[in-house]
Amino acid sequence: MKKLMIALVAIVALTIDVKAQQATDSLTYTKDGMAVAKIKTSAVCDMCKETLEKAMAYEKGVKKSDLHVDSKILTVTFDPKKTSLDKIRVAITKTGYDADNLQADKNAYENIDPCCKKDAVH
Ligand SMILES: [Cu+2]
Repeated sequence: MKKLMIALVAIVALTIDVKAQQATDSLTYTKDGMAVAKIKTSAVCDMCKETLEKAMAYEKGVKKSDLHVDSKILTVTFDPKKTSLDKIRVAITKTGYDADNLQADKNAYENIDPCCKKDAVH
């Protein structure tokens, strides 16, 4: 009986560990195996929303994306067999925006609309 308890505790501990890892990667999975990532960006307005969502539409493996302007969180649904969270983050930086702890690509940032720059005065 004691052994069984130890085994159960171990299983519960493992499950919690897996959940914690997913939380730090901010990935969840849909029933059909798609990964859903919530990525913090430096977007500031509806134009940024359009720019980012359009860029994501052309990104390989991405099924859909939705930017919540107020929270700057871009929710991306993607096929984990075709792309990865890291690749998507890089694609966002190449659009001119920060993605989680990655800084926006300098050249891309120069080219976005002045009102869309993170240090612009609104
Ligand atoms: Cu903007």
